Amino acid sequence: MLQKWNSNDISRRRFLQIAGLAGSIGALGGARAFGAEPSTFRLPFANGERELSRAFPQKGEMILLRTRPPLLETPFDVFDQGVFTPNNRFFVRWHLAYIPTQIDAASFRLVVRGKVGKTLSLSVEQLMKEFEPVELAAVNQCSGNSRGLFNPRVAGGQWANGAMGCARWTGVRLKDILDRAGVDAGAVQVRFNGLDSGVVPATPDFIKSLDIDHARDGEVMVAYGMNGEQLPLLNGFPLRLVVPGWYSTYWVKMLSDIEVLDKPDDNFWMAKAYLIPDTPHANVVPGQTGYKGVPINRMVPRSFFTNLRDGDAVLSGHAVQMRGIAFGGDTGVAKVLWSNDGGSHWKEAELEKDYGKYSFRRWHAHYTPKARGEDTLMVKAINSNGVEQPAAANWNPGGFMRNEIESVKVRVG
Ligand SMILES: Nc1nc2c(c(=O)[nH]1)N[C@H]1C(S)=C(S)[C@@H](COP(=O)(O)O)O[C@H]1N2
Ligand SMILES: [Mo]
Repeated sequence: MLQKWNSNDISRRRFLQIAGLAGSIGALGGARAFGAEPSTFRLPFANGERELSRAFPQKGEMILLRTRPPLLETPFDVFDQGVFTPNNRFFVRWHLAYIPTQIDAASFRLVVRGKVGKTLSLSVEQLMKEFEPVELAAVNQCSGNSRGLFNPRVAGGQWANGAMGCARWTGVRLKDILDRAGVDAGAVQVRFNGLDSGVVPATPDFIKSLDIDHARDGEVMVAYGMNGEQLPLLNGFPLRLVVPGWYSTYWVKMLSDIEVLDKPDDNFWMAKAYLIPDTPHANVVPGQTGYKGVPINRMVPRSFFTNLRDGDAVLSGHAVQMRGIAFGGDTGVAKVLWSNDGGSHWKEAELEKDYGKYSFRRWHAHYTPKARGEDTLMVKAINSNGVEQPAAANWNPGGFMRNEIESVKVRVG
């Protein structure tokens, strides 16, 4: 699925700019810090009142969940505007409070070390010049996207559905970097670390690992470009890992250190955090204990209406356009189906241009409401492995992997 990137598209200089940002992230306090009357926004669950903020560098209007470290959600109407999520509206999630606010791309180095033949220290310019550039459209989705909709509620970032986005990522195959370093025969996993850290030394550094075969699959990428531009600082400037089809907890930002390990990584973020129940669909009953936990991994299919919301008014006897986005999770979208009779009958929506199996895929369809009152419209995606969205939501204490069939209720007048 990797395409060759045409380096004429983007000038190298544009990527190598220094991300010098006015102000510091830590000092920002949302719109209130600037004395502006904050506008608010309501996410569709209890305590869902949020500030809409324009206070973050390189970001347009975002739903503010937390300032430090930043949690910024993409307002859902952005997804109606195109298949790729603009960089300045792309969601932001950090775990640790210390994030560099200025990075000099010229002196930045990516170190590759551990169980390798030779340690590497690579500049961004070297990555761009000495390795084959590749480009891939892929969805970056937080493991806890839609967590705020869990019932019963669970702790963690209370996202609605906007902790996801799709971008064209440009960079270098991780495999090519590992090949240059020369991986030792006993290598088991590869561990990734970024420039962020906790404020107190006791905070476990945010590091994530992939199995060696996955790291060398030729799809996992070290990206320096996002939608034809350098990465916004908050999305990981100057380099981030892209792990197509996997939840974005593995997509380590401000990636500065790659370590090849000869035993499985047992650090906090692999062994304790981001574990899902080892059950079908990571589903357990609230209160259930004694199940095995495994690191979260592949994504599952989802689909959404982007032009219709609960409460929208439509006219009986008139065709209603429905459109939205879908993605297959760890593979492409095979079908998007919609229903206006509670899921008894499903009809196929028209799929729009295919940007590759890890991308959002836009869909559209139309229907004509028959009678006044309320109609419930449903949409579901089936991926090319035959996996489809479930009718009922899964539940687990981490609030992970929600992908139940979405519905909207429209008023027919
Ligand atoms: N260095 C670093 N990388 C990170 C994280 C982090 O806290 N630090 N969070 C991960 C998680 S959980 C998510 S959801 C994504 C968010 O990517 P984004 O902020 O570009 O949308 O970054 C991932 N990479
Ligand atoms: Mo996440």
